[in-house]
Amino acid sequence: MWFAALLIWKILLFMDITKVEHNESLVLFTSTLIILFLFALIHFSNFKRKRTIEFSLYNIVSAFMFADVMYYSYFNSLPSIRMMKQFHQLGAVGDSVRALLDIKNLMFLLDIPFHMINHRKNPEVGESKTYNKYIRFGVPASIGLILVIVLSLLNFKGLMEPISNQELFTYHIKDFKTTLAEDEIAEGRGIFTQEDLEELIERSKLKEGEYTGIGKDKNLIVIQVEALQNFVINCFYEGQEITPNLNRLIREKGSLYFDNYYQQIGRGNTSDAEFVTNNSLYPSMEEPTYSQYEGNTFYGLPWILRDQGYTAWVFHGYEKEFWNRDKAYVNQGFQRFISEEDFDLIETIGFGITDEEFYSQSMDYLKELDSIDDNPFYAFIISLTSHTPFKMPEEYQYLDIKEEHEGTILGDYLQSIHYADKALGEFLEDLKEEGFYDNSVIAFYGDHFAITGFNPSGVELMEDFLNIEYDVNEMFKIPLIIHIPGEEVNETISRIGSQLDFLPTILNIMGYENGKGLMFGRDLANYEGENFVAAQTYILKGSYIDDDTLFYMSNDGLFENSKALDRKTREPLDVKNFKERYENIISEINKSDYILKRDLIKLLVENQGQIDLAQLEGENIPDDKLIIKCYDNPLEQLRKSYEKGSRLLAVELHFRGNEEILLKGQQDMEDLVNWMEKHEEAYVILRSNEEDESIFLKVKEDCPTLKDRFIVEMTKFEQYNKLSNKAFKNIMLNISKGNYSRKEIMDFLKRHPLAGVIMDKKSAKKSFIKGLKNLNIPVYLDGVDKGLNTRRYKNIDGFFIGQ
Ligand code: GP9
Ligand code: MN
Repeated sequence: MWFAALLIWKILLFMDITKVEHNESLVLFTSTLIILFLFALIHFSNFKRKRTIEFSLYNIVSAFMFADVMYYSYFNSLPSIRMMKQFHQLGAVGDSVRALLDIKNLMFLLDIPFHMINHRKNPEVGESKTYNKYIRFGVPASIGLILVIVLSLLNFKGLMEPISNQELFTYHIKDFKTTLAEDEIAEGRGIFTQEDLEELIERSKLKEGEYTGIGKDKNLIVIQVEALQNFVINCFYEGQEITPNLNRLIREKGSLYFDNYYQQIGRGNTSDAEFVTNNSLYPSMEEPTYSQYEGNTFYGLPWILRDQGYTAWVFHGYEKEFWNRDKAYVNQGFQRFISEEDFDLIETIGFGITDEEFYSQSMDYLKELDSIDDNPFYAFIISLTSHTPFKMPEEYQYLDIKEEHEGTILGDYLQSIHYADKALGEFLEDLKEEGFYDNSVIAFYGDHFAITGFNPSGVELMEDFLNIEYDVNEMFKIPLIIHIPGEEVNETISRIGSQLDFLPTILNIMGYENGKGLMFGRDLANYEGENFVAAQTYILKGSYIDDDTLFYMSNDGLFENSKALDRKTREPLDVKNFKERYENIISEINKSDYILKRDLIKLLVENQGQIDLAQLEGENIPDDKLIIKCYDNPLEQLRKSYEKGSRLLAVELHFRGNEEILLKGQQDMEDLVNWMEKHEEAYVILRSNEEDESIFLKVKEDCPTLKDRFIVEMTKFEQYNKLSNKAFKNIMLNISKGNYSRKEIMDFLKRHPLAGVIMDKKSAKKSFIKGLKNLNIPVYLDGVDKGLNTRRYKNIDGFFIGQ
């Protein structure tokens, strides 16, 4: 059992690195029990090579922990198996991975060779000791029993969710289960209303104001600079200017500098920065957006400008397949992708072609692009050299770095970004020389941070250098500079914003309307409301930065455990005051997700912005407040209740054998289907006591045309993913069948607004119903067997239920 003890020690280290802060003892206890159980099973068994099996298990668990902490050190969250699809890209970021290999992370693997050697020396030790049968079964069974009791208690107390968000084994089991269920995820279903659509259409309209149209009819050149953080702007290192060219540009007439501008990326890093910037939609948090939504229709910057006669090309010096760019760019609207294969790689650093070569060779392509017609062009240019780990060859290190910073990430980054700035300066000169400068609007911004604020050594270096707190507020901040040659303006705009806001901001300057798409961002030159940055990588969904507050959603997913800090003083604040904004942010992200999942832009574009969501979703669920159970003789009861005016009817389903579905009352599913086809106003609630959701999924498969008139009843939160993923859009939660507290139910519904909540008379309490109504979630009353007229039940507990 040595291995078990060692693993428990590693669990402590794991918890430390992954910053488990809530329910620590329960997390530790759960991991310990699981480890003891697994090892007891092997140790007390009659297996022949017990030590070898124990060792293998030890290695597997250690490897998992190692992979998790590596991922955590970079992304500040645990990995999902969905991300395995991206593993092939690891090779390309090999250097960055090496940078994460600090000793703490390596501890998970370092001892393994010693055990191997030890085992070789004493091959027989511990391999085949036997125990009598009481011990053999008794010990693992007792631990197993305790484990089952503990897990059930956690479940009962509603603690399963917070524990499994942090605990090694339950996290991976949960992740695995959700991944299996997620061929077609649709978290956002039911959370996007017609009013939301109207509001977004309105939000996306061009509103005349400051700087509107000053770039009209000019070319647009947008340069996304790899790992350009804001702190280097106007910053001197030992008297040396780090980014002299960008600084000069900021000072020039015609320049707008946004100094409170943030990254907004998802799983796709650089490529998500591109996506968000061009589309003003939130990136996916499941996979890189370019992969997950490669086939969607978009209507972002390239398309909008194309509709104004522009030609849109994109330039990047790395392999065209990386981040699935070559495929995704087509629907993004780029007409040509100038990628690595189009360049002569005479000079390379790190990933590939140097920025200087890249810009200088791009000039010929720009000329080609310009010569296509008399209309202006849009060139979207993505730089490369200043990529982590920022190692520049000696001859490109132009700054004098103090000894204490020599070879540190800060020292290396300064050299690298100084070089990137130099290359940009030369590019600007070339643009002038070639005659592009005066008739182009030129924008620069960084894709994401360079130096992580989640690693103590990085933070120390940065805090020392900058003399301010180095947390996400500084780490996520990137500069945005928009230069409109020939204009008199010069302004530093400090309105808070992110890459999400680029599209509306640049459209205002260019003076073009986004006539077909939807944008979540705001025009930073004119928006007067309170803007925010809703980052989701490195910090959890729901976290945000706004003018006054840094809000960190808790790792265990519970709002009460989240943290709010005054953005200026870093004083802790009472989180309760931030609930509304937090909820608003979740809802914004969910809406954007919905748009991506339903490919809504496609429908908007095809229908000139005129879509009726209700129609899209099928008809609305009837307004009955009462659900009529049709159990004993379902068809007869359906008929009678329908005649009496009920339109919301419930049947119970079960399997006969593996394939055939029966209604409670022994009637065939087929009869129900025939009946529903003849009674188009009827909505039928499907319930089942079967172990899992497969019976509902089968109904959906068998009767695709009726699926939107079926309402699936869920009783446990875990069922949601599977049901919604399989495209049931009408899902209701029956709260009288579960053991959730009201608070848990409300929290769940805020994240996953459903088509309704079903309750029996007992749970129909006034305040609760009021809360649900505030969420706009209809409430339905259950528990009536006979086909009674619904009108009699309009008032429940003195309170009108329903919407
Ligand atoms: C390579 C580059 C990758 O194409 O864009 O940058 P990353 O996403 O690793 O920051
Ligand atoms: Mn990048």
